[in-house]
Parts: sequence; C-alpha cells; structure tokens
Amino acid sequence: MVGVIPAKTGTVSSKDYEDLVLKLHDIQAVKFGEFKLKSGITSPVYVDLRVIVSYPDVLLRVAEAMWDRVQTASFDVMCGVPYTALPIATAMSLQHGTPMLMRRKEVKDYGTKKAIEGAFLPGQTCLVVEDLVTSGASVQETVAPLEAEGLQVRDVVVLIDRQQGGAARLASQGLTLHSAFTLSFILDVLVAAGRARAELAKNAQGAELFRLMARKRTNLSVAADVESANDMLALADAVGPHICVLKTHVDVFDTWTPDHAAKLQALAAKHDFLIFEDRKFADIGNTVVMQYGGGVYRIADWSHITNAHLVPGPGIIDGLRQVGAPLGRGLLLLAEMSSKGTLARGEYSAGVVAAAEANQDFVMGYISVSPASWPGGPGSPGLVHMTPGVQLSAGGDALGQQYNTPASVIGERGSDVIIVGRGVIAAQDPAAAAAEYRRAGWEAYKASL
Ligand code: S5P
Repeated sequence: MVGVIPAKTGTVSSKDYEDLVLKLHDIQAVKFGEFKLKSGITSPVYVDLRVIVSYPDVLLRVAEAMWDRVQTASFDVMCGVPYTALPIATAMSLQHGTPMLMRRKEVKDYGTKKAIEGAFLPGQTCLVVEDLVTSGASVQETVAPLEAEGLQVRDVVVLIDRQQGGAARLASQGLTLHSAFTLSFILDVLVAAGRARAELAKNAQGAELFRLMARKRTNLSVAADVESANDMLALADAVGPHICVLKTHVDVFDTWTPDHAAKLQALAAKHDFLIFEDRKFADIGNTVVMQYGGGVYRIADWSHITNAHLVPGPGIIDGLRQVGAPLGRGLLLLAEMSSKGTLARGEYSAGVVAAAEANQDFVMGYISVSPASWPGGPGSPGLVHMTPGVQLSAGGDALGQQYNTPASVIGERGSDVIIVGRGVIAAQDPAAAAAEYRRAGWEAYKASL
C-alpha cells in the first residue's frame, strides 16, 4: 500500500503527524473559518472527520497515529464511539488484532436490547476510541454503559483534543486521555504550511503564492532590473532557487519577444516561482484593457501578477480584471510607496485598502511599506503584502529610494514578502546575495507566524 504508515508500534514520526494534518486539510476534514461549536464556543477551525471513510489511505493513517499514542496503555478490547470513530476503531482492530466492541447509539426497546455489541468478559479492560474530545461529556456517555456491563475503562484515545478542558475532566474521572493531535498542533502545522492564508485568499495566484512560500521556504522577490531581457533570464536562472516571485520591468529592455516570455515562463516552472510584471497601470479601465492584454508586451499572456495605482478609481480594477481574471491572474494594488515624499499615504492608502478588500476575487494583495501601522492593521489575511525598498542595511539612493532591513519590513512593519533589487543584482554574486536575503527574510517571516 502506498502512503501508509507502517503498522508497527511507536514508529509514527513527528513528520508523519504533520503530513497527516495536511492530508486532513486536503480532504477538508479540517477547515478554517469561524465556527460555532455545540458548546457555543467559537472556534477558528472546523473539524468534521466523517469524510475520512471516503479516503481509506487517510483512515488507515489516522488509525495508526492513534494506535501509536496508546502504546503505553494496556487494554483487552476497544470500543468505538458511533458514528465517526467506528471505522477508525475497526481499522485499529484489523491492523493490530485487538477485538472491538460497539456501543449502540440508542438502545432499542426491541430485539436484544444490548447497549454493547460484541464478545467480552466482565473485568476486561476497554479502550474508548473517539474522534474528538471537547469538554469530555460525550466520552462519558460511552464509558457509563461499558462500566455498567462490568468492563473497566482507564484509557481514551482521540484523534483530536480540542483543548477545552476534556483531558482534565476525564482525568478527574480516573480516565487518561491520549490524543494524536491537539487543536493547537493542527493550527501550528497549517499556519507554518501557509494553508491558513492560502485558504483565506480568494484569488488563485494569491493562494498559490502563500503555498509556494511555505513549500519553498522563501518570501524573497527579486526585482530583476537589469539591462537586457537576456540578462534578466540569466538572473532568473541564478536566483530562481531562492525566490517566490521574480519581479520584472520588461519595458526597460530594448527588445521583448514572445520567445523571451516563453523562456521566462519555463524558468518559473523550473524553479517554482511566480512572475510579477511591475507595470504599475494607472489609466482608465478602457485603456488598461488594451495595455494589459495587447501591445508589444502582452503582459497578461505571461505574467502571473501585475500591479496598479488606484488614482483613476475602481474602473482600473474592472478593466484589468476583464483581461486577467479569465487567465487566472492576480493584481496587487499600490497602497504605499517606498520613495521619499510619496503621496500614497493617509486617506489615499485607506481608499486603496477598501478597494482591495472589496475586490479580493482579482486583487491578491498590496505593494505596501508599513501595513502594521495602518489604522485597521494589515487587513484581510487572505491578501498578501509585498514591500520594496529593502536592503540589508537601511539607507537610500540618490533619487529618493528609501531602504529598510528585511527584519524591519517583515517583523516590525507587518509585510509578507521582501522585494529586493539592487541589494541582489548589484552584488558580486547575485545568487549568493539572494540566498542571504532569503535567509534574513524567511527568519523574520517564520518568527512573525
Ligand atoms: O514603492 C515602490 C514600489 C515598487 S514596485 N518602490 C519601489 O522601489 N518599487 C520597485 O521595487 C522599483 O520599481 C524597483 O523595481 C524595486 C526596488 O529596487 P531596489 O533596487 O531599490 O531594491
């Protein structure tokens, strides 16, 4: 069987547990959002494990992860709690040869009238198998009829401990709770894997960027402001392993052909990065339709991401969307700029934020400088913040550019992605410089999670 945790004991590694969390998220057994639990408490995570019966590989891994947790417990039989935990208990029983019992959900007033089905002897010990524990109350509903039949219950195993007092409540009744996962472990794994923000992103490129950053462990975008298209391609190949996004200004090259575009796309696929043509559209909707989809550059054909100023008003988003949305593209709005004396601030920036929030199907995020200090904070977590004006030491250039460090941009100013141009391209060894910026940026990003 492929992708199955070996049926040995004590061999489920922490990496296996992390992979299983991601699997559970893949099959939507675990989802993000605001959910009201039975208890009335609001939770950021919704768990519904009933779906695992449709994924036998996941079901088996769940069973093995739970079995792994009860290696210190001893028991003669197991009892699955209907309905969700029954297949899990069955899988554990089949894999390890421990007999199983079933508790009836309702004791029927006809037929055998048994509360517990299966063969057992009074005095035997029974492990209770549940999918979730919240307060511990529902476990009690299973333990009582088992004890009424003369079975001894000392241990309970669950896939997920929601950490809402269940362990303590069970302990007060002499029961030891074993769990494959706590809810906070699940949250940590999903956040570290970029799943939370990817799931909240409504634009496909935005979601992809969050996933890409997590799988490649980089939040570095290199601004490929070099002299020619061929130099740009050479740079893309050199820094490709270190970046999540390659940012271009193809209108500075003296030639740009569909062949250059195709080569850039091939490099993006080879190194797993997104292409961002930093076109900074700023015209009325009707004009940007022509500029984005046509002309010499045909940007929408090859660039995953582009950006725009909101000076003309929301019509520019509608125009760009008309061209980019059918191609699955994403748009960044310039909410702030890194340059000295920028007019993109205050009320203007607030207007950009409102437009981004309202157009998240196509707008994937911002070019921003200090989103943490915005009146409403950085805004929706599904939107990404990309920040230019980054070098390893603060300062500026002769034409008004202002630099902050990766640690400041990510850690203090609340951005997600550092955009680095001359810090990388003017270095002796751009690939080595990219590696260094990547390290600094990712360290700050990880700490911010
Ligand atoms: O506010 C901005 C927005 C952008 S996209 N300030 C910027 O500097 N940029 C771009 O980021 C700019 O066009 C250039 O490509 C890059 C910064 O390059 P660097 O060499 O100063 O790092």
